[in-house]
Amino acid sequence: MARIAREEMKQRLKVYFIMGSVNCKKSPFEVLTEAIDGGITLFQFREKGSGALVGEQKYEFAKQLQAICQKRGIPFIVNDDVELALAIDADGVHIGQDDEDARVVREKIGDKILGVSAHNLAEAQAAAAAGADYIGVGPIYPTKSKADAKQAQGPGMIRLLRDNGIDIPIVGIGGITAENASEVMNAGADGVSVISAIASAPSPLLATKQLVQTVLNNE
Ligand code: 3NM
Repeated sequence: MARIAREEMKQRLKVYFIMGSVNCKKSPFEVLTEAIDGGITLFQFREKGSGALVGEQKYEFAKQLQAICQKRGIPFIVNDDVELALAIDADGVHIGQDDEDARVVREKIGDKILGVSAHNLAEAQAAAAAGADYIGVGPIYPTKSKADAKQAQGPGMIRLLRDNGIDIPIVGIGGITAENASEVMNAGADGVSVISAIASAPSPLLATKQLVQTVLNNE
């Protein structure tokens, strides 16, 4: 298997849904299925926060969500947990700045997709040099889904990265909804990643469809 091509990565980032059990108001399996029905292009398993599953339960939960994604052709990315990603042969890993060094993770995962969170130009440059396939830039808007999130930077941070030569695929994250997604795309993002806009919506299916529509209208 070769590394994912840049153009394919950009297409996959368009509507990137991130979720763990604590983010869902109803069955996570239903939420994920509705999100896929609605048109998400990529999924990240992020089992974090108070009440999150650990150990064997986390592993089994990951396997069940991965099976749903596999059946529908949606790549399955694991947040932070490189060992879990390798154990279940996930399609990729997403790491933050406080996790293991991106170069070390790239060594461990071979050609699997590597995403890295970046908050400024220096972090974006370092992630690209370390072999990231994409960077997640945020928080763009205030978020309630990440306890230790930094201050919101607005879509201008994505524009700043593009203006300074960052050309690897970028996905915006943090407080993104169907109402503000076009600003993120217009700033130079290839896509948007969301937790609550889909996971906490009364209808994850309708919420996803609205996001997909907005993103496609702003390509
Ligand atoms: N990472 P919501 S913000 C997981 O800034 C995550 O790196 C962020 O959730 C970052 O779509 C965030 O509900 C939470 O705001 C995104």
